[in-house]
Amino acid sequence: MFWWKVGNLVSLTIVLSDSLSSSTPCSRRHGLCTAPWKKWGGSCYLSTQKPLTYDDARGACRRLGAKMAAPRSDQENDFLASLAQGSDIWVACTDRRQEGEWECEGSQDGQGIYTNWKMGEPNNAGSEGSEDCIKIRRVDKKWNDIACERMFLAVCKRQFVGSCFTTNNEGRLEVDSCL
Ligand code: MAN
Ligand code: CA
Repeated sequence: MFWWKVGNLVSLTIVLSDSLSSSTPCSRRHGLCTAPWKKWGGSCYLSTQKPLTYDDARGACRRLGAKMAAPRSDQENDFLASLAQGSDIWVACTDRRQEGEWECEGSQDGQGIYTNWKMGEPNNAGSEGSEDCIKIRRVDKKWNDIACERMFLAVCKRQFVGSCFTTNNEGRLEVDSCL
């Protein structure tokens, strides 16, 4: 479930069907990514070319049939950082709806939300008044809450191209699709 506040009065709930968070471990999902998308785990990843605001980055990813990535592990966090070398990167989580309540794209699967806060963060500080979005800090890959109007690169995450399949513990075909 992902809440999206529209204007000041209307509140709209969008339920994102989130096949990226299927219960199948990524290592057992097999499929293809087309260049320049990079395959990692069970998905395809691509960094935006230029820094964008949080909303613009989210929109850019959605126009590509992807979602802005919100890492679920230290390994995925490191991978995102490696794609956007030398830059800070958005994490697709916001507490705009309720201060202190972070809601992340693709974390509606009840498995809890991975976080990697820098010590002292999130502090909702900064000169902009409120910090309702999150970036991965280039220097140490730790997270800092930051104003959503700032501009950073984002990494988009999408499903494999075309058909894909999953294998079981024994490496045998489990189902004929992971969509
Ligand atoms: C700045 C901003 C904040 C951050 C502090 C940490 O004010 O980047 O988001 O929390 O520095 O000192
Ligand atoms: Ca902060």
